[in-house]
Amino acid sequence: MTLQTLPTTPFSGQRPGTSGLRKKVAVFQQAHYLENFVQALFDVLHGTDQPATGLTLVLGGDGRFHNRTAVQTILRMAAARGYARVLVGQGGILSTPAVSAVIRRHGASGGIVLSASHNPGGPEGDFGIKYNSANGGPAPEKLTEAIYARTQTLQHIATSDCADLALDTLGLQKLEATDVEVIDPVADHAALMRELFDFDAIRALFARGFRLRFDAMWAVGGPYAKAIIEGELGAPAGTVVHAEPLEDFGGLHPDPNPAYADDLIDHLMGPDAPDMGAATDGDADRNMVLGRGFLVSPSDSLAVLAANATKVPGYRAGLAGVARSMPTSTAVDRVAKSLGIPCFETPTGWKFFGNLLDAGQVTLCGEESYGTGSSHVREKDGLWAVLFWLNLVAVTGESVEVLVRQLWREHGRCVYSRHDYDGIATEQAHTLMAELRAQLPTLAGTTVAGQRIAWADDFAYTDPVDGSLSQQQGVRVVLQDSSRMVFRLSGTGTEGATLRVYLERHEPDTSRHDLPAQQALAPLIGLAQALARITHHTGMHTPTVIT
Ligand code: VG1
Ligand code: CO
Repeated sequence: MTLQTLPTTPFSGQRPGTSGLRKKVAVFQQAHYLENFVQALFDVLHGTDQPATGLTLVLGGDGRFHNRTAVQTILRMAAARGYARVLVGQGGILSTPAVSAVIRRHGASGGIVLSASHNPGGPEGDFGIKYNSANGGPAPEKLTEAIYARTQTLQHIATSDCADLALDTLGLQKLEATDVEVIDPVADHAALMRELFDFDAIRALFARGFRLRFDAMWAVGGPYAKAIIEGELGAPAGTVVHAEPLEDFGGLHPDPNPAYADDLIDHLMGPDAPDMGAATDGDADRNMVLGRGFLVSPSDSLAVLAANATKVPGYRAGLAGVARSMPTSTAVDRVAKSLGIPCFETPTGWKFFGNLLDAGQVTLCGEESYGTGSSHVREKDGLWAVLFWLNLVAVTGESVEVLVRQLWREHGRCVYSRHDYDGIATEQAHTLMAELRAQLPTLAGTTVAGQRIAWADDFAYTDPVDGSLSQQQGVRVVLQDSSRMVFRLSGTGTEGATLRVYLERHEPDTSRHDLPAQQALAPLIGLAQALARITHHTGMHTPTVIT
């Protein structure tokens, strides 16, 4: 085993997006592509070429194609960097929330998550890398920008020529002077879940014959859900389906939404539907929850959890506050108001919740993109959300549908939908956004298709804790009746650009709560298309994905 310093040249485009650096597998397979990024990361964290003396790093990924190769590469570099200890999930596996839990429980200085989340996997699919800091949360923008800057000037990488580590064997191994410990990927996260939820009540629910279908989408949520839901909570074998993490997710999108979790939806809408359905994404941080014959919108899910939080042991003392990403519906704002707690509106991406959680200003947070979480870790947490719902159903005796309808009755329904236009030529997408932004100063007070625009802006966020400013986080257009349209470009895609259009309208009238969302939102949808001239710019008449 010898340490090596190898010359390298910078790659362009290594700027992390909404959640880490995501590229096609083929891009990551280029010699030194991953190495350069990791070298830049370590240089920024520890100082150029400075050792990570005494520090612990957590490492794991969602098991997609290239995961094992990347884990070995990073282990060698961590050893060359002088980390005292690396905790790596067995088989190179750790879900995103598990990385967060392991960092926090073991006092690590940070962790590396290898995942492109819900993006497809396999040799033709996507790969990704993300750094989480000592609080367990995604690196803030200041850090990701510094890493990007460093990737542009790097000239060498430090590594070791040691052999591959036995990733499947639990326990301690030595790599250069570094202790590498292969850990059970599930144990720490499971321990945390036991502290938060009433496992006895959930066990009793399953014992009474309650039926759940948990679809892990051939992704990393499988081992976690199997261990807890079938193993500890006594749900019958077969409750968790598609539970084995596959390198290509069975050729599917591990994205729990009505478009890609169609198999689960068919089961929940069918004649012999189980009582509840749930799914998690590629790295198990997202969740989708369904009742029998009933879809729960993620924004409503967050609001229901907030409204009922004190029924669950981990949140018995109440919530300090809640936070949602800007495009997420205002359902949780209404709940917060009635609870008398603050509600924060942040830009898209979990990294923006970190400071609020660290400062104890919020307890629950969520995004419209099927992400929900709390102060227990610094990531969204798919299994956590499913257990929260199970706990609520168990102690209230109400169905998933009834819990959502209670929210609607009390606060009105925030009818909500997101329309994605995938694979737009990057330049056209930027022109569309530029044109929208150019309209901003004159939009307020004008009437478009019979609707008066109350105000419009480009969302900017000043972090209330550290004062950092994030601009251009999405164009918001709000009508006189408080209906909203939000336009932004995705920061996680790897092919062309994706335009996301978020639509929300508040409906207080209970007799209209059963209107399908697309129908209830039809005028707003037409307005959004006209305002942004979507067809003109993209040539597309309908969205690629509707959630
Ligand atoms: C999307 C979602 C955002 C989420 C991000 C990462 O980002 O909209 O809410 O935080 O994915 O989630 P964007 O920039 O494509 O809209 V995950 O589960 O992919 O880590
Ligand atoms: Co994810």
